[in-house]
This record gives sequence, C-alpha cells and structure tokens, in this order.
Amino acid sequence: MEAPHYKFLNERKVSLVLAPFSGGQKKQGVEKGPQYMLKHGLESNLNELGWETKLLDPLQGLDVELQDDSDDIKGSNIKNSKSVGVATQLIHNSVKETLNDNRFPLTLGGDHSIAMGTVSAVVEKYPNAGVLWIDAHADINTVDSTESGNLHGCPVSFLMGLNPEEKIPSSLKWLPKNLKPNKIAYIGLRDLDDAEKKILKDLNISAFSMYHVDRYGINKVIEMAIESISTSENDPIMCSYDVDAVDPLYVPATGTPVRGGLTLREGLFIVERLAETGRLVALDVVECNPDLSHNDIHVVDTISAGCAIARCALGETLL
Ligand SMILES: [Mn+2]
Repeated sequence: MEAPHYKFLNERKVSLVLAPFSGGQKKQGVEKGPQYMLKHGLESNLNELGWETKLLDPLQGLDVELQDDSDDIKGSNIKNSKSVGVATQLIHNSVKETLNDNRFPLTLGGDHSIAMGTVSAVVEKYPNAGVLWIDAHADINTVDSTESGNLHGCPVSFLMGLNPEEKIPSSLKWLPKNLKPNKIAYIGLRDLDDAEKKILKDLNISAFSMYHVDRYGINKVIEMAIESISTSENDPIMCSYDVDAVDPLYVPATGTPVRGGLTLREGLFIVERLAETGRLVALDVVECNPDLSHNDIHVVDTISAGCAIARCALGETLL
C-alpha cells in the first residue's frame, strides 16, 4: 500500500493536542493518558512516518478545580459542568488553531467529554465534515436521560443540540451545536441505555454495533459508515476514537470496558482504511486510563493500542 495522501493538508504536519482531562467521569487516572502515550514514543513514531510534530497543551495551568460543580443546574444531575465547559473550550480553540494552520489535530484524552471541543471545532472549520464515533457506547445521553450525570456519556447530545436551552450549564453555552444527525456514524456499539437507543432511532442516526461487525465484517461496515455520513465523495472525515471500542482483552485499562468488542486488528483496520481514503482531517484517541489495571502488562497493552490507533490513522501500514 502506498503512503496515503491527506487531501486536506498541504504538508504532513500534525499537532498533538494534549487533553489530560478526567472531569467528564469519576475515575481518576484517565488524565494520565497523554503523558503515557508520549512516553511510549508516539511523537518520534510520527516523525518516522514523515510528520512534522508540535505539542499543544491547552489545559496547562488550568485553574478550574477538576471537581467543580459551581455551574451545575439545580434539579439536573449533570456533574462538573464548570470544569468540562472550561476545558473543552480551551481544547476547541487549540483544535481550531491547528486546523487554521493547515495541520492535523491529533487530540489525546482524557475522557470522551473532550470531544465536545474537538468535534465542534472540526465542523466549524469544515461544515460538511462527517464524524466517525468509534466506541462501545453511544455517548448521546441528554441532561434529562443520563443516569450517572457524567458528561463523558453526553458529548454527542450537546454537539447536536438535543438539550433544552435552560438545562445547558452556563459554562457550556459557548458550544456550537453544529453536528447534524446525518453527519455521524457509530462503529463498535454494544452497551447503550434505552433512552440512547430511542434517540438513535428517532433521529435515524447511522449506528453499526458489534452485531453489524459480525454480520458484514469490518471492511463492509466502515464502507457503509463512511457512505452514510458523506454527501460527496470528498467530504472531510473526523474520527473520535474511544479505545473501549476495542475488546478489553486488548485494551483492559479503560473506564467503562465492555466485553465482546472489536479485535485489535478490526480496531486498527478502521483507522488504516480511513487514512487510505485521504479524507481524514482530525483524530481523537480517548479513555486510556493507566490507573485502571491489575498489572503493568494491562497498561502497556492499552497504551500500545492507543498509540497504534494514532499511527495507523496517520499512515502507518503493515507493509
Ligand atoms: Mn466514549
């Protein structure tokens, strides 16, 4: 396979946007993801693939307490909305700046709430962009439907504007609700709340669960997913990749593991294939949590998988 050509870039330049944020859920440790991935050699690996790299650390010196509920709305169980709002806006600005510099934003989480910042920035830059959300979960709970109140389970509902205005915490009011239901497709789903299933049905959102992966195979699924979010063959594509899409056998150190997931090869094939299209414009890799492991091998497996997802999306091939 020839090295993929990224149609929306002039040169192979990537900004690693560090998003060491854990306020979208309750388990400490997910904020260590970016440092572990860097320590694993991700930056030099990307250099070897021909990318000029730059690190951005938008949350550096963030003075909002991680657990800050001062902005939460009474009667809603949404948690830490202040810190989520502040952090995601900083990340949004970094991704926007990266895209405007004609660089590829590779955002390293952190929990999946950070995608409020990244996806909204990509759609602002490219209004016709489609989003592939690779995940065991749909992350589309609303402020009314969420049982846990953890915002990493809600980013898609905020991006789509599914929440009543009066229930949006003031620190999340900045967020452009620019993601249309026909511009997102899921792959890897296997653990959804009933309310989420209803939203996907009602809005006719393209969703490929593990059932579809088994029935059609991953190659056909990615083809159908891309087709479903494309209005033309040249629409840009963003990928927001939650490592829990991959089976916990390969990715054990993550906050909400669900068995029966993608094999490691299926997980990597998705991003290899996306790179091959030349249409990929941004990638998130989220939910690596090195603290949630019983041994060092679990940590190494998880971080290795996260780094491999990033490398494959940026053109690494087997041959
Ligand atoms: Mn997720």
